[in-house]
Amino acid sequence: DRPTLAVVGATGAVGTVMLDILSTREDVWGEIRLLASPRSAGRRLTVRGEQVEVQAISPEAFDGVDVAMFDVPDDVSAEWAPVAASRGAVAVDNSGAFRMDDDVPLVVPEVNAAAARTRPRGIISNPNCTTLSMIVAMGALHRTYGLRELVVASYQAASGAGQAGIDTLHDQIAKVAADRELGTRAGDVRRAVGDLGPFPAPLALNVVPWAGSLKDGGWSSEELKVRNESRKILGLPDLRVNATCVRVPVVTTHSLAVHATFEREVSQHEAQAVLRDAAGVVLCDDPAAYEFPTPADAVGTDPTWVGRVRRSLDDPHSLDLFLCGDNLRKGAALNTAQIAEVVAAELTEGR
Ligand code: 2RA
Repeated sequence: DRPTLAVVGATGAVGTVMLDILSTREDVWGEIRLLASPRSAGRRLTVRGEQVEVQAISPEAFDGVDVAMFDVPDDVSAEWAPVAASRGAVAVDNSGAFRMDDDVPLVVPEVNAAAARTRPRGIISNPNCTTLSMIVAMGALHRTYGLRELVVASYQAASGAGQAGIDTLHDQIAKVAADRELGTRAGDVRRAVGDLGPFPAPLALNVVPWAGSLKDGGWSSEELKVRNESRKILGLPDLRVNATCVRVPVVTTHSLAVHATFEREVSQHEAQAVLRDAAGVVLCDDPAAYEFPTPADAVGTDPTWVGRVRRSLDDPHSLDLFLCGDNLRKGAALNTAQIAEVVAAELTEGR
């Protein structure tokens, strides 16, 4: 008797990738029910090669559901994940609504799978895509060396801002593509692209040092998420973390430049070996052959790709590296699916 899965928010950018992932991973599910706002109800989507009609979300729609995945805005999750849990489902939520709640585990199966078993509210949170893009690799290095501090800069893709982000980037690229004079005078790109979509500045021919909303001290919400979520997942409440989050004109796949400081001294070759052996990580690190990860090469794949691994020239306890992870796959849908599979295995065990 295989568990029943509900996917809430199947029609968004992450939801679309989720249906693809559910169609290609080893299938552990019985029924898969697709739920969305009444506006999307009645649409037919393909999952596991079959057309499934999207149903309007309601309390009754969760009856008989064992695991409910949520890929919806924070306020929708805040309202409906507890409803799913009250109907007996385990809610696996990809929004920011519950991530930092003490009684909600924040899970990355390669790093802290056991945390998924303790879920007093019946809710498990999936981390933010920027944290997820680096945390599998950092978890592996932490197990070997003991992490003390992270200084990171992100290079975040447009799809982190959803379908509107993707559409805006393509529209802007189309507007700037033909004019080879653009990018030579202050403001010319801004005038050429017109609509900024969900971004606070032009993204085509530009980089934008901003993601999320403004918090105290000039930090962005995205930068605080990297800090707070890394601490929670790694179980290091005092980890020192400084992040600068930057949007770049990439469709999908977040990258990060990481400077990490550890309790133990590090060596370049040993760190490379740790990363090569880590589940969910691919080491791609041969600069002599220009082999390093780039978003254009990593997109559509599951692992975190790590390269440019170097020991700091000034501190034998520190490593510098560059990594890429598909923000819609491991950064969102894949990790949610992996958590759901951990729960499914536990439920099947108990039956
Ligand atoms: C972003 N991390 O890339 C966000 C999406 N959750 O904008």
